[in-house]
Amino acid sequence: MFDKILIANRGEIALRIQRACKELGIATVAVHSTADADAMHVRLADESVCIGPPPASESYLNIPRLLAACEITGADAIHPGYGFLSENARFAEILEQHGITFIGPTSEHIRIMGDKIEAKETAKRLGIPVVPGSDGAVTTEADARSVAKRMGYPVLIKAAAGGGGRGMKVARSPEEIGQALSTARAEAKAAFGDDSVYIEKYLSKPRHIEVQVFGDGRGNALHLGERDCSLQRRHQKIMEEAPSPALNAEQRKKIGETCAKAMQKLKYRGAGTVEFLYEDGEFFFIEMNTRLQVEHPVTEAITGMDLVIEQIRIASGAPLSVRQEDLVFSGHAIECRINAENPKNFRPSPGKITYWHPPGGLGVRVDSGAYQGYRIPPNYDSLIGKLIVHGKNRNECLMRLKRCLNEFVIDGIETTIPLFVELVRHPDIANGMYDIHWLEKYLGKPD
Ligand code: MV4
Repeated sequence: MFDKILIANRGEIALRIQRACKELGIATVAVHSTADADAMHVRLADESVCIGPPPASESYLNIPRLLAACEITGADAIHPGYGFLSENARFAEILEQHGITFIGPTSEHIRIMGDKIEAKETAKRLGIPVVPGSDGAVTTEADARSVAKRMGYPVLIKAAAGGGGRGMKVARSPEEIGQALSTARAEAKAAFGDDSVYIEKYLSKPRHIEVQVFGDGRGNALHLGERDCSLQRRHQKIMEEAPSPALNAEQRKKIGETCAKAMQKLKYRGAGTVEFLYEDGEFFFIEMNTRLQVEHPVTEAITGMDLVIEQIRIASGAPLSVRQEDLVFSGHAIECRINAENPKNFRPSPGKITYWHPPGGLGVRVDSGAYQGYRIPPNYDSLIGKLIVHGKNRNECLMRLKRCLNEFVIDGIETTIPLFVELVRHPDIANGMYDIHWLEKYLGKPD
C-alpha cells in the first residue's frame, strides 16, 4: 500500500479523497493555487504545497509543478479526482515513466476512451450496444449523406475529440447535412485542434443512464449498478439518482452484466463509467469516462462501498474487494449539486459564505469544502457541495430530500438550493418522468 498520496485537485473532491486516505492510514499531500490558500482541503491535509497562481493552467493543470510537489514531499501516488488532469493520457503516461502511481486506468485506456470514435468501436467490439451511425470518421459530404440516408433523419454530427456535448450539430434533412458537416468540423477544429467527426442517428427524447464499473486490470471486473443523470442544463448535471426510475430489475441486471463483461475483456483497471442514452427500452453507448465521477456518492449510498478506497486499493495492486454475486443494492439515493449560482439564471455567485448550516440525520450526506466564513474564489467551477440523501425506497428518499433542502442554510451567496426545492415538488420529478430535455424545457417555462 502507498505511504503518501498527493491529491491533484481542490474543493469537495480533494476532501473526499483525503478522507479515504486517512481511513487507510495513508498520509496526504494537498496542492493548491494562491486562490485556495484558505481552502478546507489545504487545512485538513497532512502537508500542502502551493503550486502556482489562480489560473488552472498555472496550477492544477500544470504537470511539471505537480511532479515537483511529488518530488518535494515524497508522495508515491497521485489521485487526480475529476476534471483537471483526471482524463489526461499524457499525464498518466508521464507518471508511469516517473514511477509514481496514477490512481486510475492505464494511459492507453484513457487515450482510447478520449477518442470518441475509438471508444465507440471498442465498445462495439466488446459487445456493448452502440448508437447506429457511421463506421468511424466521416469526411466528405457524400459520405455523410449516404450514412444519413441509411439511418434516416434526423442525424447528429459529433466531434471525435469532443464529449460532454461540445461540437455537436443536428441535421434534420438532406438539405441540412452539408452545412451541419462543415460547421461541426470547423467548431471541432477550433475547440480541439482536430476536425474528425462521426455521425449518429439522433435520439430525440432519451434518458442519460450510466453504469459504474470497476476492474482490477487483470481481467476481473464488476458493475455497481446505474445512475440516472438525465436532469441537466447545458451539459451540466444538476441532480442524479440511483437506481434509475426508468429501469426494472431485469433491464438493470442485463446492462450491468454487459458492461462488466466488456471491462473483463478489456482488462480495465480502476473506476469507470459507461454512458448510455436510453430510449424506448433500449440502451445505446455514447461514451466512457475513465475517472471517478462527481455523482459517485449515489452509488456509494446504494452499495455501501467506498469507491475512492476501492480505487486506491486497486491502484496498489489489490484485487476487487467484492464479488458481483455478493454485492447487495439497497434503497434509493439522490444527489443535488449545490452550486454558487443564481438559481434562475445560473450566473456564478462567488463571495463570502456568512452563514453555513448543512442538514443532517439518518441517510444524509453533505460533501463540501465550504464552511462559514469561507470565501468562494471566482476562478473555478461553481460546485460548492453535494447533498446526497438515501432512503429505503424512492419515496422515502424524496421525503428526506425535501426535509434536507429546507434545513440547509447558506447565506452570503446565491445557491441552486431554491431550484431543488421547486424540482422535488414537481409531479414529473416525483414520478421519475423526465428525459435529458426536461430541465431546460422546465426552465424555459416554469409553472
Ligand atoms: C446524443 C444525443 C442524441 N442522439 N447522441 C450530449 C453530450 C454527449 N456526451 C452526447 N450527447 C448527446 N448525444 C445521439 N445519437 C443527445 C445528446 C445530448 C445529451 C446527452 C446526455 C445528457 C444530456 C444531453 C443533452 C443534450 C444532448
